[in-house]
Amino acid sequence: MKQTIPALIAAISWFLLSGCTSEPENGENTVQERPNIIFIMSDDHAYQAISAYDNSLIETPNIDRIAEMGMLFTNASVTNSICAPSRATILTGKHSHINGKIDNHFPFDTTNVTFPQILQEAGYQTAMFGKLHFGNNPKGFDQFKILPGQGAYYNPDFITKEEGRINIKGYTTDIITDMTLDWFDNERDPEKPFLLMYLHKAPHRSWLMAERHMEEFLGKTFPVPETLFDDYAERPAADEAEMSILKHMSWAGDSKIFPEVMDEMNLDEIGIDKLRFEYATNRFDSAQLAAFKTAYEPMNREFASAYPEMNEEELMKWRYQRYMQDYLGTIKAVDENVGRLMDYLEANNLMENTIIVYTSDQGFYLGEHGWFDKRFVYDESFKTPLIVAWPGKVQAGSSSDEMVQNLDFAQTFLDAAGVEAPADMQGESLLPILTGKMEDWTREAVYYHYYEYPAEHMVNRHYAIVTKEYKLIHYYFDLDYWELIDRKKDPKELSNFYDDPEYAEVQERLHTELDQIREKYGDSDSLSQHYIDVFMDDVQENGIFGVNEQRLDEIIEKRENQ
Ligand code: SGN
Ligand code: CA
Repeated sequence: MKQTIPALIAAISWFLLSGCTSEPENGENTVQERPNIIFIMSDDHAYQAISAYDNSLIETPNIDRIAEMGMLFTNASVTNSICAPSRATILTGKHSHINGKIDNHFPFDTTNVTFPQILQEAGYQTAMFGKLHFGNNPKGFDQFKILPGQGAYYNPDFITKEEGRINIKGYTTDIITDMTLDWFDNERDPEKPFLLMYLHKAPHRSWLMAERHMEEFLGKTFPVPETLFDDYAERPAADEAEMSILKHMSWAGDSKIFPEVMDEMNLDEIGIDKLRFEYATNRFDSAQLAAFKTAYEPMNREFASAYPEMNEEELMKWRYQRYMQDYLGTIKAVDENVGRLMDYLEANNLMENTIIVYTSDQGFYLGEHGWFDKRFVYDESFKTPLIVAWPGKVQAGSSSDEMVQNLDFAQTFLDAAGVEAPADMQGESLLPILTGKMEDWTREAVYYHYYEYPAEHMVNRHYAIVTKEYKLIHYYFDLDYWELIDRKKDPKELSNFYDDPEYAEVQERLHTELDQIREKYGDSDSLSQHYIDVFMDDVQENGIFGVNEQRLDEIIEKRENQ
């Protein structure tokens, strides 16, 4: 057979791009097979703590392997920066105001249709291991072992599909991986494509690292972020939030100051803080507790002697370092375990037709604006890490700054599996971006809406439109004001340009676009009010966790008098 040179080049390019490197024994073409999907998600993993994004804090060589094989998204975001709502958006492909899971408090409405249910019906084998945090069990899974609620770092309980509630000794990040690899070895059906959701609890508060990392991480010092001492000028919601590393972290649970040392130092005047130590460490067995005490004792002693001479700035910096040591220590184990999974996939020829996603349920503040936690639409918590590999389909080592969201996963996976997505899903398949067909990708803005307020950390309710250049944000509840952020000129997000005459035109345009995007996604002031009414009824009945009662009364009064 004679072929022209251009035809040969075309054939070779197709061969390389399609990943069709071998013909399986049964003669079927692997390219036609539906891909496996491995969805790896950590809890509260900031992109600043993945070396493929930024290596100033930690090296994550195994997560970086996924980036080397695939695409790194630098502008991926969530629709509502908090745990369970993010997971609900991922599973349903719908915004919080549509799927109803607006905050961590109310349980997920299981009448929602989720993409795993659809994939299961389409013949996928489905499994979930790790943290879900829904208040109920996942639907559409052939197998699941999930942590109850937030789960524990040590000796965790799991709610399982087949054995009820079980307890397993060890470190949770390792255990979730053991379960996953065990599923591959003993339950995986090679006749079917699979969806695996591998979901870490780490690096969620209160940041307990594995024993094997304590000595190394307690000896580390990290660069201090530029905005550690933000004064929140022009941003009243930021000013009112309670997530300062200096003021709102607990000495015992977060900074790991031993209760007896707190007593010596008179650190806990009201006596609540010490309980946090118990809360953080009560799962340890006696050997684990002894190892923890041995590792953290020198730090406690040094702090007790330095503290009387420390000014506020020094104390803030000390608390930041303490925070980073523990937070990043927990990530070290996540990275090692992602490495175990990647090695397994390589050794068992499972890479070839598998989509591997690494993401987090949202981003996190690592000292930016003086904060820990998330919730705000400012970049560190609005954006989330997203890395996608799919050998032969996604170009190795590529990146994209498109405005993609956790809203898009459901339709992306259904598209990849060749299954039609329900018409009421609100995301968009990312396949055009992943496979280089940018003419099919037109999105220029995304929508954000955060609800959990009044609540722990006191971040006012807000909604926003975000483009590559700007954010227009409306804070409401007891506050009622707008912020306009210029993402290019002010990437640290320290200034509010709302009502600045220089931005008049931009502001007007963004208002129009915000109205349009709210209409497109079906959000409105009356829906916001509905969710406030539901919340108020619940507060009347059940009170509220993490908010001082007097403050709650003040907020409600301020809101009523608006
Ligand atoms: C806990 C944490 C908070 C955190 C929420 C939500 N407090 O309540 O700091 O914001 O979880 O996190 S703790 O003292 O109990 O650790 S989320 O990731 O589940 O949304
Ligand atoms: Ca989270």
